[in-house]
Amino acid sequence: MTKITKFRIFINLLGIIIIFLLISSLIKKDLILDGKLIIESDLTKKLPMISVLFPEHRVEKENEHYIIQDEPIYFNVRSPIEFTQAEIDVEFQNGSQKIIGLGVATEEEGWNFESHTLYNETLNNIDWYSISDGINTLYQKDKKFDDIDEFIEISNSIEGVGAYDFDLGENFTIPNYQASTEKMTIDDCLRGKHEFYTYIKNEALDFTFKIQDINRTDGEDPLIIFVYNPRNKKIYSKIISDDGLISKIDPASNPRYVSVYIPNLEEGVYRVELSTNDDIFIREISTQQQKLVFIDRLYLCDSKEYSDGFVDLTLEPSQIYTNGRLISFYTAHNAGLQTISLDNISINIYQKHEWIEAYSNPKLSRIYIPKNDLKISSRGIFALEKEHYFNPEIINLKDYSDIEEVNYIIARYQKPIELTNGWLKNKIIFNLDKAKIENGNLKFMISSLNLDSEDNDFKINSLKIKLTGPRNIYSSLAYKNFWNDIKNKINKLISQIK
Ligand SMILES: [Ca+2]
Ligand SMILES: [Ca+2]
Repeated sequence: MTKITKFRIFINLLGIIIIFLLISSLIKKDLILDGKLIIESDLTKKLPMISVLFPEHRVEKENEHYIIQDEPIYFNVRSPIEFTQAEIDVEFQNGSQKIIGLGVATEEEGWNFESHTLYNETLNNIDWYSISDGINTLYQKDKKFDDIDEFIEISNSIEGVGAYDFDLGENFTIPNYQASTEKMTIDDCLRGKHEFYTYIKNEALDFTFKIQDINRTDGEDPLIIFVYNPRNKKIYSKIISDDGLISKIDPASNPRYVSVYIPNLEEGVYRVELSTNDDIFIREISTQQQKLVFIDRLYLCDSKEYSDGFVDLTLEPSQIYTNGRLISFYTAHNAGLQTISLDNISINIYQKHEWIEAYSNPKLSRIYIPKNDLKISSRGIFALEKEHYFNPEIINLKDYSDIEEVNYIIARYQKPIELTNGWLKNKIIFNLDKAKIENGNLKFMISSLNLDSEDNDFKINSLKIKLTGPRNIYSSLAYKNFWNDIKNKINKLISQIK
């Protein structure tokens, strides 16, 4: 072997070793030999494993942190292999945001994130007794449980159980409910589309609607009735055609009676949708059911505004109950201008064609409406009689308007830890089974629906991500993959050198 050949081999080997070291250091960065990967960023400089907060125009960098000016914002985290769990620690500051969420992009179609709560003002301020298991918190109006599991086991047999971002794995039930043999009649006049919940146990769903068509707008006025079961599956639909009068100068029609009778139903909450336009007036609801609450919207019409069409309106004031917090009122006619009262606070409906807003207390509110002809809208439910009231939505709490009727709240939430200088820290643990890995990245989203660009009081200081539980890969396999990978790369290099 000549000196030159020896030298060439030496140089080649040296090259291989350098490349080997280079590659292995690169690979090591991506390789999780002990089954976990921890990525920390104080967001002051770019790091290979985590992106900055984006899009750039929604954030502003100030000193060592970011001010969030618009939402949602995102960050990407490198996930070189698939993990089963991500723990995300966020250090943030919040002035006026009520709810801040953190989500991870999932494999589901479209723009889809599994989101949990980083900050919730109402939950932070509940002064109930609370216990936490590190992920979930149980709030109790009266302390009864020391253990969350113990509570979950019997949660379906106790009254007033509310859930927030927590699947109790069951449908809403009213403990001790018994069917009645008596019919009840609602004779409030309701205009247009309405939707309501009712409760069924050992009884048929049995409704008769008295409807009338005022024929004030051109075109047909059909009514379609849908019924959904406790699992939100449509189990019934019925189309009631227009009265045959389709011109806006046609007179109002005579009453028609429409019946819906569905026997042999499982126990639970049923949702009934009356889909129609404002020419259709529901003059009366007669039912075997005892519980009936309208969802999000009521349009009351016992008003002289409609006396030209219907001579038998009672024209009596209405009294309704709602758990909605932000309630909006609207009238389209002079007859609807009036002063109503919400829990004894007067609200002047002083203008037509304008939504007038009011806030109620976090309890069941009573609204007194002297003249009707009013659209009432809120995220919540409305009862026309107190006895009709029940709230099946407590198993999916959103805004706690109903804390009064809730005795327990089980929430996938923990109160943030207070650090110095107003900084807060909270942790969210995600199960990554459905998380999407795109180009080797997990994508996270931070959202705060009521963020106003003027606020400037929502700031993020740092992020810490801990990915654990490598999926389908054990550490021995990881090592094997690691060495195989290097071996292949070296062989490739050697063949190139040759
Ligand atoms: Ca019409
Ligand atoms: Ca008609």
